[in-house]
Amino acid sequence: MINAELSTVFRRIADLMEIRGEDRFRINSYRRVSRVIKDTITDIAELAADGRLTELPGVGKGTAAKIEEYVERGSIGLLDELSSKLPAGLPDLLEVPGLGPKKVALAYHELKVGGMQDLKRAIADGSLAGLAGMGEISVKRIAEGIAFLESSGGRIALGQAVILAEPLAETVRAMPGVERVEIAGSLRRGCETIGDIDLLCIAPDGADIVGRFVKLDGVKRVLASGATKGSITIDLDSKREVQIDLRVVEAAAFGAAWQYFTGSKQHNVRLREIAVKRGWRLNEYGVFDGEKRLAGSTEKAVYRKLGLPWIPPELREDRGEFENPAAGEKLVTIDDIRGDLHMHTVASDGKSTLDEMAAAAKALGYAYIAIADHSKSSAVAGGLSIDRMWQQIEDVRAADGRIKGIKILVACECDILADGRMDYPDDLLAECDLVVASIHSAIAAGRVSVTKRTLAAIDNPYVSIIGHPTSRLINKRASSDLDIAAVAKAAADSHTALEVSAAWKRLDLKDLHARQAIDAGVMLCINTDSHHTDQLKQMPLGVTTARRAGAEPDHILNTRTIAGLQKWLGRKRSH
Ligand code: DGT
Ligand code: CA
Ligand code: CA
Ligand code: ZN
Repeated sequence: MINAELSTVFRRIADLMEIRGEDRFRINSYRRVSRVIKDTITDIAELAADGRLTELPGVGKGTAAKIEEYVERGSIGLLDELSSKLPAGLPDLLEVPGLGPKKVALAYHELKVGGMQDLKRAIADGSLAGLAGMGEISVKRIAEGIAFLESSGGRIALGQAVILAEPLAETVRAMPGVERVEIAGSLRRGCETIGDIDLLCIAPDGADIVGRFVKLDGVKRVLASGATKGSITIDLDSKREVQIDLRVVEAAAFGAAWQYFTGSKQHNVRLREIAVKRGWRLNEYGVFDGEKRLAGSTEKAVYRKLGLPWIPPELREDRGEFENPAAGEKLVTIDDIRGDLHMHTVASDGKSTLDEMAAAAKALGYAYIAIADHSKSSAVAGGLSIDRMWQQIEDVRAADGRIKGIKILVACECDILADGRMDYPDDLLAECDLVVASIHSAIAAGRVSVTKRTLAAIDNPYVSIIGHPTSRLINKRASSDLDIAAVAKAAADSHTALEVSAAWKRLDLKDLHARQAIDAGVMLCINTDSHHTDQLKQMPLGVTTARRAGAEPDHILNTRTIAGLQKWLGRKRSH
């Protein structure tokens, strides 16, 4: 699917034209095409192959030709031409949160800022803040944006890595002589971002497998190619490459290698200390007493030899798994999940109908779902007016009567307004089976404000779940300054659940915050916040995040039966 990268290319063209001060009308039309492509569900490459590009809104013959150019060559001449007329470091500045094309243009024309170093200098010497239309607050936000970008530098989101790694592992699995392929590293541990992807395989002829691996379709660069290890990069999008390491090991050492290359480093250090205390050695080949291998073929045997149960990868961070190793046995799994309580439909900004969402949820084996479209103040997300929401309640109830085999609950994702009020009146909220309350505006307003608003929502008797509580977007926006301890306490006291959003861009609450919430006695709820039937499949990312927090089925609302769920929801409302 090339839609996301192509959308970025068109946006980039519009940005560079804006910086060069070109024609407004053309700039807007490229921006519009970028949005249309992003929102198109069908693969644009397919539409191009079928000659149907001009059916897309805003796409004429000229734009269609550019799209075809991209499909064929992986680049668009116009973008190269625009880039060549501007400093090479300039496009990077567009990635800085808080710095749009207008501000980049201003800094470029007024101060000759052409790259990151120039920008930092202009911040440090005060010249940026001195520009008309900039100001101290924008400059502070830009400085924070740079710091954020540098701290997240080069890592990719878990959800993106999973999509790349699984088919790749499958491809290696199909190579001749390969007995087994597994994912290791931070990806197996379910970390929210991934530095590189680590694969491990058992094969009799390592050099042959590595040779095939480095020649796979889509390989951009080969970083290493030997008898037991190959290292490649592939394109993630137009800007970023991802590194993938493949190691070939023998069956007798596979468990030890899988354990070693899963990490984390801190976990491995602790494990090695345990081995050393017993007078043994631990490395990627096994547990050794002198030359004698005591364990190595399975992870379980390695851990058992060291006096431990097998520890799930999500807990291998040296965050208490050695002190309480039994906790790993009870973690929630995807099979415990019985429903999904936050999803959108075409009624607001979803791409699928209620019937399609219900059918897809049924196919996943769910017993229930809740339809939670946006409320009126989320205008850009097609939020429902009060009248339309009353109608929606009737529509969802009717659908629940009509569609068999799954319970469809009436819900809404109600905005928590800037002053802490709910976006819908209580009588409307009371009519819903459950309410997800979320902050979508004034996120950067500071600790007191986001915390106060969230506490006010928790105080509302009809609010069942706080959606994506910290508003973070992985690699794009840091968590809001929410006082998790205060919110967790209020949520636990009032019988309000906190969401662990499984949406790959969010994973919010994140692992450490979810851990904190569980410790405070909070009920969590893992939801996908799907805007399309495909996104319902992101649930495992949320389950992984919850597992990293040590969550057991009892900590998760949507592991309950429908009767259990309704009972739990009823408790807050009856108080
Ligand atoms: P990443 O790729 O930055 O997201 O994180 P990891 O954990 O996947 O790290 P990576 O790819 O550098 O190495 C994979 C695993 O291999 C790591 O989790 C633990 C193991 N490992 C690598 N280098 C060392 C090391 O110097 N000491 C120890 N104890 N383990 C190592
Ligand atoms: Ca890695
Ligand atoms: Ca690696
Ligand atoms: Zn939302």
